[in-house]
Amino acid sequence: MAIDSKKFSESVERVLHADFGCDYESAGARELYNAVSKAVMVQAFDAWNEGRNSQKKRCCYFSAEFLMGRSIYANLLNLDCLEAAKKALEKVGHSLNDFEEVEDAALGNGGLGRLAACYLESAATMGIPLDGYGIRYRYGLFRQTFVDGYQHEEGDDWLKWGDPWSVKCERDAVIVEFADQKVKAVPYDMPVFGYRNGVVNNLRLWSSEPVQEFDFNAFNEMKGDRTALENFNATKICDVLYPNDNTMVGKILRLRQQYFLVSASLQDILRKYKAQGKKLKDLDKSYCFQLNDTHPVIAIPELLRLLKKEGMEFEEAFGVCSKVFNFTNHTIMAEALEKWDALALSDLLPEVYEEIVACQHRLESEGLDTDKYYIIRDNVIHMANLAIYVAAKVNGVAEIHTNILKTDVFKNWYELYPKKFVNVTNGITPRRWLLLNNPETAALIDKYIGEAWHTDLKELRNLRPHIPEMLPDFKRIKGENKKKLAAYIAEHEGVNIPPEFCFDVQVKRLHEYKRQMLNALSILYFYFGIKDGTVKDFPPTAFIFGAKAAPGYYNAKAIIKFINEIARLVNEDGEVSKVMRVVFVQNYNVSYAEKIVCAADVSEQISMAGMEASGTGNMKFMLNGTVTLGTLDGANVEICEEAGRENNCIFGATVEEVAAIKQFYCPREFVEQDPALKRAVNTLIDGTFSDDAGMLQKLYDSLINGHDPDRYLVCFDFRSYVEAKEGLLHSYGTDEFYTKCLENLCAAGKFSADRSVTDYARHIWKIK
Ligand code: 26Q
Repeated sequence: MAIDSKKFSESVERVLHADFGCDYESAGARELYNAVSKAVMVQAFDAWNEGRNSQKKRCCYFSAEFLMGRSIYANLLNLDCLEAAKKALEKVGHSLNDFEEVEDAALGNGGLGRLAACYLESAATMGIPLDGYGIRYRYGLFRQTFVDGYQHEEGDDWLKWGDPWSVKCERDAVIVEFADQKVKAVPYDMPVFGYRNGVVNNLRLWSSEPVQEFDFNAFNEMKGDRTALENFNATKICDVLYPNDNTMVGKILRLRQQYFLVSASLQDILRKYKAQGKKLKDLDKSYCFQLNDTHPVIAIPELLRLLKKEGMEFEEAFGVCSKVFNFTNHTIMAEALEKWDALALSDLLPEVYEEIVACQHRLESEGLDTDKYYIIRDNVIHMANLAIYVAAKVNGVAEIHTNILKTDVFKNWYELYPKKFVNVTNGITPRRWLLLNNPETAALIDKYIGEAWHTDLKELRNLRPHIPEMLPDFKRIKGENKKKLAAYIAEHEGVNIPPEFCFDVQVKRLHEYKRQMLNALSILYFYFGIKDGTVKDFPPTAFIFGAKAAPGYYNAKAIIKFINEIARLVNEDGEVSKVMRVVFVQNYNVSYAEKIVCAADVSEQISMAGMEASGTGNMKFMLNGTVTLGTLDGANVEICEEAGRENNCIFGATVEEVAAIKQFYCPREFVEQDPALKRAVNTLIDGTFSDDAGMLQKLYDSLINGHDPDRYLVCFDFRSYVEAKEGLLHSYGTDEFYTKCLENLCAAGKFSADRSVTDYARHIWKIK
């Protein structure tokens, strides 16, 4: 199956000649990157076209985000070209490592966007016809640096090295119309390769262009119509990804992006469908559309509009929509559920607005309680309600999350449509998140149970009897991964962490509900405890953080500053730094995650119970043999079910307890009763840390003072957290500890995205 390295080398050389006018000797890393990629593309072209032209029922995954990361290694792995490429490069004095400079395609914020990327890969691997539809942002998620401990943002020029994995399809361009603007939507297609099975699915990313060539003269003279300005603004739509995660920003440009994505996609799909001579009323026999959260939900009224333009009555069009659309919810947080001002939407998209109103009228005509069931209320459009009303299926992303949707967030809707609500627990692709990022551990597993687990992750259970035998090799490999990470961190962050320390890791977006603050306070607790002798024999530990804060999220940025100050305090302390280091890595992204996940000993998953819909980082760590220190939240619950609670470390209030505590909660009481907690919290205001911006004071206030202080129960869970953590860290390094790591790895089968997409295909998309 693997491609012959000589042939591969020759086809790379042909691209070097034709596209770059150079040969192996004169080529630099950039030319080689593009040539290797293009050589792969050429080889895969036929299989790719087969998928694109297929007439079988397909699912279209509509998502504002696809967090693909770097494609080159994953694609070479899946096409079984890694070895061939390695040899070809080494022969000419280069190596695959040269491509470590290639920018990630960070066209997503975090969990939701990365999930979309994992699902594309898994679907291709499972032979499920799933295509992605998204936006080709010119700039992805910002690059993060720290200046004096504060986060700074820079534009993410992800195309710096070129984009050899995309093909521009000019002939599939469509026009998208807004009330004030007409733009051309041009698709760029990216192949999605299944793992060594010859399947190639497609990711279609839309870019906006002026309808006509830009006319500078008209622009300068501001001639009659508004064409010139329209053209000028056209490209702006896809300029940049909104850097918010789990909070909604009500910006009209964001709505433009969403409509641009779905209108272009639906026009494209309907055109192709009609060209096959099929009837619009049978659309569901050929297509279904998965709406990745509310961001693409405006696809519903847009499809209604398009079907009516084709002559269909509203009721029939509604019937089609109720068969083709499905909706995934990823968050219960009120501030993340999308709502749009009715006036603003009707100004921008009058015809689409009419269809939303028609849905509202249809809902009213069903004689339901209008206090409980509405799409538009008080001139606000509730996108989630629209999705639930119309979609065939609505799903949450972990058992506990789906239950909260049913009993709380969407309780009324669940009572009306109990059969609509289903759970599909999230998953991750084991190709990127074990085979690729941790090849030595993968090879060790192969040695014991063969390779079937590559595409059937439940097979990992067969490793269990071998755990005792595997311990020494597993430890050695983990140790090597830690050395590599330590070297990388030393180079990029200027912080030295001894590889023999326990690596305790919290990497994810920065959000108060995820409680990086709880972790930070525990570090201060240990720090002061070591200093005054109340914490004895502290097990040497490196606390590693990685997270981006949304640029407008004040408290999140303050938490970054706080942790960076803690890092300085600890690392500069001659005594404490013998047993403790703290580092907040800059610009945490998919590629950084690949390096961190394989080197972690402890995985921090410490959100307030009920808040983290699922989490997927937790799964990545588990698969790489890491113990979870976490609350009973999101997929942590299922991780414990699969791996055994005794193999992880669970603490803190449960969802039920959270609800009860919130009734009478007063964080100040917890702080007053617990001197060690008080000392840690007071560092925010007692001058321990420098902070000219006054951010830490505000952080203190949000914890202790003001309205609804400590919303996420940091102070409440503090004691149970530090006790659990201290116990876990003390067991680090023992055989018992590494056995737990391996028990987790063996139990990770459920969390394969292969299982998730198969669940979707069976129960939601009805594709076999
Ligand atoms: C909405 C409107 C305007 C601007 C931005 C947004 C926006 C963007 C991104 C709202 C939310 C998001 C991202 C949400 C997200 O990533 N949720 C995570 O989804 C994961 C995959 O299901 C889960 O594992 C996480 O628990 C959940 O937090």
